[in-house]
Amino acid sequence: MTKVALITGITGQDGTYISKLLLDKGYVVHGIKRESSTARTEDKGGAQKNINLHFHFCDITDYSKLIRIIKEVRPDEIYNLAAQSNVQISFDRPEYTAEINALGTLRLLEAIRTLGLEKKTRFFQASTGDLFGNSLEIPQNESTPFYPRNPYAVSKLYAYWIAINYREAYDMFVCNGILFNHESPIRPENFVTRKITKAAVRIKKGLQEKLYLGNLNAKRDWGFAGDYVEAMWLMLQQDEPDDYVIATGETHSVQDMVEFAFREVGLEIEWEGEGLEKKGRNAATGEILIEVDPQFYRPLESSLLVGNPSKAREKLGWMPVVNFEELVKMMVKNDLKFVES
Ligand code: NAP
Ligand code: G4F
Repeated sequence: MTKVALITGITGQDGTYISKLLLDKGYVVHGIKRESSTARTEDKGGAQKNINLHFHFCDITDYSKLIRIIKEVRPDEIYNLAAQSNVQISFDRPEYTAEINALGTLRLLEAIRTLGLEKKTRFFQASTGDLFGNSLEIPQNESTPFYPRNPYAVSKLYAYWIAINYREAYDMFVCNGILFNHESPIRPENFVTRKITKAAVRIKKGLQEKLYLGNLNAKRDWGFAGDYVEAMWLMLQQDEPDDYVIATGETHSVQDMVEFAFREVGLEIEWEGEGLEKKGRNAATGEILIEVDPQFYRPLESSLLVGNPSKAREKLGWMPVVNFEELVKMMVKNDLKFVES
């Protein structure tokens, strides 16, 4: 029997990767897309030409339209990836962030229940390693207490628990993937990895003079989005629903990320100064290429985020394939090919 999946957030980074993965596995894929979306889905691997791929215009705030779509599609699996996913923006728009991330998740779960699809439709919730925020436990696993440090993570905390609540109250097949940072060549530039790889390439090509960043000491556990969507799918294929940390188990600072990316374009960086005065120079010429700009600092920072993916390895047989160095190379290579302005 052909399986049917519904993806919210199909125009985003993970939506793009998982739609390809599911289409390759023979699924019929339905995606929810906002009318206002600037993402050009027709460019994503020629996906729109695929007769097994269907788009539905809807906003995750529109409960009655969500009900109609789910009633029509009757999905075997829903991947809830739609989110206001940018932490910096969440400080500026906390209420909007909660509306999309927290209540959006509730609306989908309630739609499944209202339509009597509790036993048919399996549900994946994109939770985040940022739930651990200020955790003192390193690395973080499924039983590490949460301590969210920004409105985005707080909104995702509600979504995490409402997902578990529906699993327990209505015996629904609902899984939380507690996803640590995952990146790719299609990561938008308002996330630090892509900001860095694109700037390294633009500086190398003489299109940009300097890169301005915020907290260079922040550390993250960065993996490849293509590996992480595989874990999402695996969670929904198990006999029992459960929650899993998906991470590489390695952590790097933003400063490391800069060094790796600039090295990929042939530029060695030497650092001087501390805090706001820290600067990165081209080791060959002495030219300052990286400076700190306080506008990119956050009112609060999540501390050391690094996940322990042992449970996913043991129960799902999942392991990340692409390591940090390969990820940076992949992103820089893509930017070298396409960045022209
Ligand atoms: P992303 O690139 O920011 O994609 C977000 C998607 O949500 C886009 O398709 C966006 O559509 C859609 N969306 C936003 N607001 C919406 C609304 N009101 N109604 C309907 N759709 C809406 O995010 P991602 O990196 O792919 O992440 C996927 C999910 O995993 C998110 O829930 C994120 O919070 C979570 N997550 C990501 C990471 C990571 O490192 N990437 C880590 C942990 C958790 P438009 O194209 O219209 O903007
Ligand atoms: O790339 P970022 O904006 O990602 P962040 O905040 O870790 O959030 C991402 O990962 C979460 C999982 O842990 C997801 F849930 C979330 O949806 C999103 O995908 O920032 C990474 C780090 C931060 O510590 C930030 O302070 O980089 C630091 N940083 C330093 N300079 C910067 C900059 N971040 C951005 N975006 N821009 C800068 O100029």
